[in-house]
Amino acid sequence: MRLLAPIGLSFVLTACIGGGGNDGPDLTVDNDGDGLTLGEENDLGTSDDSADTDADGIDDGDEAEHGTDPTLDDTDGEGFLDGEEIEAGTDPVNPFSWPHGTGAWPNLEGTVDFDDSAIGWGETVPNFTLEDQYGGEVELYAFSGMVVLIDMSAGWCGPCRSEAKDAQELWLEHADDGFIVIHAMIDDDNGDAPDTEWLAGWADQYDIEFPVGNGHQKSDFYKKVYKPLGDEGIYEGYIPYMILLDQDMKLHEQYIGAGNASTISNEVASLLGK
Ligand SMILES: [Ca+2]
Ligand SMILES: [Ca+2]
Ligand SMILES: [Ca+2]
Ligand SMILES: [Ca+2]
Repeated sequence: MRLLAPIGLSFVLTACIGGGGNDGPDLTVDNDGDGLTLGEENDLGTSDDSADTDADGIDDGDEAEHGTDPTLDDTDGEGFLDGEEIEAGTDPVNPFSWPHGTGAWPNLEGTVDFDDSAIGWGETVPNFTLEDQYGGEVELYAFSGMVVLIDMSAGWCGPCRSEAKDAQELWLEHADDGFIVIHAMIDDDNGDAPDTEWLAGWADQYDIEFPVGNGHQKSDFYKKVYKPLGDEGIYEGYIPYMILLDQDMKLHEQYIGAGNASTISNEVASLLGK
């Protein structure tokens, strides 16, 4: 038994010397199999213990090829994960490019400073929420920094339907440069408040992937925008009626009736500096 102590001590000493404590860790190994060596992970600030440090669905070693940040799950900050964007084929480093048709909207609120909201030419349009075609809610200022076209339409209005046929195409033409269309439906086919099913039907019928919301009399939109536009003498009561907001959510232009798609497209391009 007395021999055990010296042998044990000798083993510990051997282990310490053999472990090379003064040489530091081996920086050339890839412990987590993400294609990066420990040295590279240290430089990037990623974990050598996790292949996907920020848990966004893209391995640390693959983030560089997408131009995304391996320590940030949503590099462009619009609310969709880097991996989600790659899978959907949208640009993970462009906040204006995001997966459409998922029921989730980008959230860029907070990227623009707004002054006091009022209705008037050159004034910042008040923030409002709309019940959307997915049964959720969409908020105007979530699209901060984008050019916004708000189309006030109704189910009973033939020209509104004709306008809706061009709307998705108009949107996609400028979407990735920072443009969004919102259909605020004042009535359904019978003059009632459009419910989720009706809104979804409208969106389906015209292949629309931008927000389609309930803008009926009791809605937030009606109270904050539709009625004040009339009170200020800007809106004269015809639909389809469209207002164009610039990137600071200021009331920029209006369009009455259908058939204005190319005029609107040109103005959007101009605001976007295209
Ligand atoms: Ca890693
Ligand atoms: Ca990642
Ligand atoms: Ca990332
Ligand atoms: Ca994006």
